[in-house]
Amino acid sequence: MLSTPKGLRLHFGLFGNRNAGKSSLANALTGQRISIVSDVPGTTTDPVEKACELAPIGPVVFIDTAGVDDVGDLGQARVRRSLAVLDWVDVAIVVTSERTLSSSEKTLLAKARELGTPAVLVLNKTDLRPVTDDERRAAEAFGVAVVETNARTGEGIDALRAALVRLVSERTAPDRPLVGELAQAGDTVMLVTPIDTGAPKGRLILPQVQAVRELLDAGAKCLVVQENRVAEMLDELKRPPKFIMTDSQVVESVARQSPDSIPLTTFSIQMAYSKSDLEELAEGAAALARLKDGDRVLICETCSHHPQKDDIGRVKIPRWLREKTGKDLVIEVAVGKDFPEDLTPYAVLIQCGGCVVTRRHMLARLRTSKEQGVPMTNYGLTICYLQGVLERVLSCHPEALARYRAALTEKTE
Ligand SMILES: Nc1nc2c(ncn2[C@@H]2O[C@H](COP(=O)(O)OP(=O)(O)OP(=O)(O)O)[C@@H](O)[C@H]2O)c(=O)[nH]1
Ligand SMILES: [Mg+2]
Repeated sequence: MLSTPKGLRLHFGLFGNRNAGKSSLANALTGQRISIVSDVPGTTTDPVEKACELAPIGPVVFIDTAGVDDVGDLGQARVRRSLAVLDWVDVAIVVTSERTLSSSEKTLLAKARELGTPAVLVLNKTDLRPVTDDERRAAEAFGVAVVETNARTGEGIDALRAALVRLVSERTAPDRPLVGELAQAGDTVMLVTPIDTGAPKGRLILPQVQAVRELLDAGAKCLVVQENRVAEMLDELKRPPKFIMTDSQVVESVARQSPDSIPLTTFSIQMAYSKSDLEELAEGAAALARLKDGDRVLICETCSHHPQKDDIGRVKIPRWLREKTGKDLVIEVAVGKDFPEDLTPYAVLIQCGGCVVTRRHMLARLRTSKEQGVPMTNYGLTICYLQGVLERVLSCHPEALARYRAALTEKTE
């Protein structure tokens, strides 16, 4: 169970004022003591994540956060971090120990509604303050599911779980498939998966396995080769494959070995299609063509893996960007789930594939960059642009290609 990557789990955030009982509920929901509980307001200071199983949904993550009524400079910084989590969670659990909501609690519900995030309102501490019918009706008037709990004894926790399961089944959209929609029964598809030093021992990585599975589910025939066998494999086939899907790192070689008439895509582009908004990211890629001396570029690496020697985000992309554009760029790397608040100093943001985060998280980042008027693209599109094959690899996604071309001409006129 714990091997399920976080990017494939639904994320439930607990929000509310200090001392409302968020951490007590997080512990009760997960059945584990993940957060410290105390009657000192402001006990939880940073978001705390815990992966667990929520039947019948399966593997999920609960995130306990700091109170949104915290005060002072530090307190305000904590509030901003909690609200940043609300930006991308799949379900918001708003916890209150009051019976008349304060302005900070109302703001949470309003923000969830604005974001389209399904929410449940938990009226906690029922032992201290039993809920009257009028109070319950007033709570339901916010248009969200309402559950009463006593987090100390666990009373109402099953009802809360049931409410969460209901919200998920009714209100959250699953990720789009990675590649399954591009193939029909009987099609032949070629996958190119290099086995380099970074490849895990004895197996393929998750997106590769996922692609094979989806293609088989679609009734397609799937050929898996390394990059040095592409031309040879194509030669042996009586008919060309419907399309080729390759790892971005060898896209240039694969493009060279295959005629332009065979559509080509990359794992990274399909990942963006499945987990983000490929059209927006393709439009953002046009900003790469406009980079000039002194421009600042932000590389956003969502997972905090230990950087490898030739790390794609920290080493390769910066090197290729400088080489191919010939510009004197200031390239910075932001690691982790926190996004800088002010993006306006940057000419372009280059986001990683986001395999450790959810679709909602990726879309929240895109929304933030759009609000600030800063173009965002991703690693895969950037690599293809720098290798001169971006238009070819968007051939499976005509709308995204059109957005890229339009943005190129629009901004250079
Ligand atoms: N009587 C009663 N006490 C509760 C209940 N839920 C939580 N508490 C108590 O309320 C206090 C605060 O609980 P926490 O779970 O730490 O609250 P929190 O919202 O995480 O607080 P911060 O981390 O400070 O924002 C603790 O003393 C808990 O034991 C409840 O349902 N009934
Ligand atoms: Mg807490």
